[in-house]
Amino acid sequence: MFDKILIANRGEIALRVLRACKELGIATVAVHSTADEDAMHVRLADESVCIGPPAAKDSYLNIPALLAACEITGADAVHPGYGFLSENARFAEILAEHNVHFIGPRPEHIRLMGDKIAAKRTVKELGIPVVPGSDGDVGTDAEAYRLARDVGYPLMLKAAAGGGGRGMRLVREEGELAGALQSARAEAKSAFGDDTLYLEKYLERPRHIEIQVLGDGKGRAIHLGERDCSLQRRHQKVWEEGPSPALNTGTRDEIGETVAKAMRQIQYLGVGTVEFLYEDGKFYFIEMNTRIQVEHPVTEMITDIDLILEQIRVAAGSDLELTQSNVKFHGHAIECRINAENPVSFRPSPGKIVHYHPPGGLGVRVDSAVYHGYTIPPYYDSLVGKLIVHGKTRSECLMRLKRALDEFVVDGIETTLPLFRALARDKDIIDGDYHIHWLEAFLARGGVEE
Ligand code: MV4
Repeated sequence: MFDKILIANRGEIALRVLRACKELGIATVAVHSTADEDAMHVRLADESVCIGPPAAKDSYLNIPALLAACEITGADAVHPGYGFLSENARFAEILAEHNVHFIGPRPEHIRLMGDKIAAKRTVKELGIPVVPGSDGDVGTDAEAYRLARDVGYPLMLKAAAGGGGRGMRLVREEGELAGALQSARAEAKSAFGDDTLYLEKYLERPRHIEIQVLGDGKGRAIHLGERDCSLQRRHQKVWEEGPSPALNTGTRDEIGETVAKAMRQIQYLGVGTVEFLYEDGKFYFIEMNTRIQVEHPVTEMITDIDLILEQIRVAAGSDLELTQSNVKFHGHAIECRINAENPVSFRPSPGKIVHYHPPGGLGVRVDSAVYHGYTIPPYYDSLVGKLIVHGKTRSECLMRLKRALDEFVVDGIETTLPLFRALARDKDIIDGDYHIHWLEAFLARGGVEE
């Protein structure tokens, strides 16, 4: 096992990793920018190192500064959290070159899944259902036209180096293709330095369902069920829950086993998320994330498995001791991302929290790094914290969620709490009847009052 872990992140995830380290008896090193001197992860870590000025590119993304912090403190492993360097294959390689363990997948798997065309080809060969499409780059405009006719309209153009919605174009009919190719290529080139595109049949009203996986890099791998992340705005997830209201046990076991088998075959190491669109009872792979995700607590609450602890154990070379038949699903969990934003316009609202009272009680978990009197800096994402509620059934979970939301006090800044209070009382949400475009329609019809 590792002796000392450097946590290359900030906010609630830095605290989450720190807690797992404490339970494992592993010493912790926090790193922070000059804007985060008063952050909770810095206070709670055994040691801390300032790695640069506020801008992430000069601090949390500054590889030489992170290497120096490892060297100074003698950390033998780095946990990257999510975002920042968590899916940077080169960072994982550089750490290895300096005899520091990266707590995450092997660099080749990070790189493979970062190339969306290669990822799709690989998982398809492994028996995972994918969205019908070009099976490779679209090539020249003439080749793209031929592929588009074969696939059929409407279709979606996507950047091979993209993900998370960037460099994507919906093309409803052939007349729109030339312009879409040009603008998608330009956007991909400037955002990722790579203008390779692929195309897919467009799914009109799917749900976004993702499967959590865990592997030990030696051929043992399991799935930990799914999370339904359909409630999002501009590709920012807002509410995540598990199990998905759209699935039954049979469907879950089948897609879960297909995914777990694929992970065994590639000897996947660490935690990962295999993302699908789900429409008319069918799954379509879109991407795989090779990191721990913001919404991982949903899975922790329904499986009673500490994902960060498992992630650290397998990164240290331990065999996966969990087996698929040991994984039992209990009840229902919902996570709300409480952001420092106006709940209607979503304009960021950093500043000082003058009153903070998180909810508690049975089935209520708050993962947050803020505290009474803390000032949220303007330089990073606007996550104040995550409220995760568990219940034996979805209706018990919703009941507790409403209660917890009413208890939650965050004064001095605007937050998205009013949005969640409205969602928890909406009929479609109560019925579990929603899809990836539902939230934007709800907001457009004035579903939330400030
Ligand atoms: C799609 C799609 C419909 N059809 N692909 C957006 C983010 C990226 N990860 C994939 N995305 C989509 N891909 C096909 N073939 C619709 C979306 C999409 C979406 C997906 C998941 C969650 C929210 C979304 C919001 C808009 C569009």
